[in-house]
Amino acid sequence: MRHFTSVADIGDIPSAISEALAIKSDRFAYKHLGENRTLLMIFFNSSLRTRLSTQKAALNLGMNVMVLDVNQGAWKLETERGVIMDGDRPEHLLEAIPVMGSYCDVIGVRSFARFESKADDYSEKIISQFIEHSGRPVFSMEAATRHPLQSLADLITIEEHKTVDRPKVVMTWAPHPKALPQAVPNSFAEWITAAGYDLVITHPHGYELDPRFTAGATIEYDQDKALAGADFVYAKNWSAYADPNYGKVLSTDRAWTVTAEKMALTNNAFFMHCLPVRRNMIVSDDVIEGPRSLVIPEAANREISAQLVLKRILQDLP
Ligand code: AN0
Ligand code: CP
Repeated sequence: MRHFTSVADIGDIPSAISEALAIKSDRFAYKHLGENRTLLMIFFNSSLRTRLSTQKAALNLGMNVMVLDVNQGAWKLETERGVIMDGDRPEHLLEAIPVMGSYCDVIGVRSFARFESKADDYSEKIISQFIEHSGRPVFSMEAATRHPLQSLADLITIEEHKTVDRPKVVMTWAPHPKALPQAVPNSFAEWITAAGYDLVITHPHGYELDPRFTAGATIEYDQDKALAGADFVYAKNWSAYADPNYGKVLSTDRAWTVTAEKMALTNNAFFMHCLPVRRNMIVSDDVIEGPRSLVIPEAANREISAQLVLKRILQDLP
């Protein structure tokens, strides 16, 4: 593997899952693979899980790790070409990227949708420039339109807990006070359908996702109907994708919060969320603390998804 930004980069999904489970049962089997190799993780946005799980995965593989929070301690970066740089950004991304590439062997980038331009976000303007100008393999730690390390961890978690071959997986929108990217739901939809599962997506009108990600899924606007018979309930907030409301919060209706009453409609479903989660907005305390909540093992599997991706990148380094 050279770069990792979407499900297309993982190849055969069943092989990826079995490789992930093998890694999980022996995390240190490849601890020499990363010897004298350096991972640089670059964060344009906050992170708890991605930051820790990806470092841990790299350490399991014997790598050295450097972490840069671009907004804390580095020069503010200009990202537009052609700008007269007389403002508050002393450095351009076009110098910063090859410089960063010169200090490492592999680069992870977190760069959320900025909601300034839908075209920029959906063309993955930032991570694409890392791929183009760093000279290194680049993997997404959540870019503007996708969060593939999360989706891979989600898929591993579903594989570990499913009791039927083809479980009913339901992704439900849930309320949140601030505008969030579509990356997590886009990616989840893309990975779950690629894995061959039946996916039902439920959300209020106006929250339709980009159909390039949801092709093959069923859209059901009635949340109760969607939840009926579900084996897995994957909750997530996202902001509107469709114009003219791109990046806007259209509803904070707490009738969409995942509560015990909602979970009672399901087939004793497991509850999933990528975290961080706002309790009693997205999900009630009792559901997230309950015996069917998978949020902690799901987050723990982020170490495994990151390790699978790093292992494959290391194995293919020139
Ligand atoms: C981010 C998002 O929704 O994309 C990161 C999730 C992993 N969430 C927040 O900013 C709260
Ligand atoms: N799920 C996830 O990516 O969490 P962080 O934003 O804390 O990394």
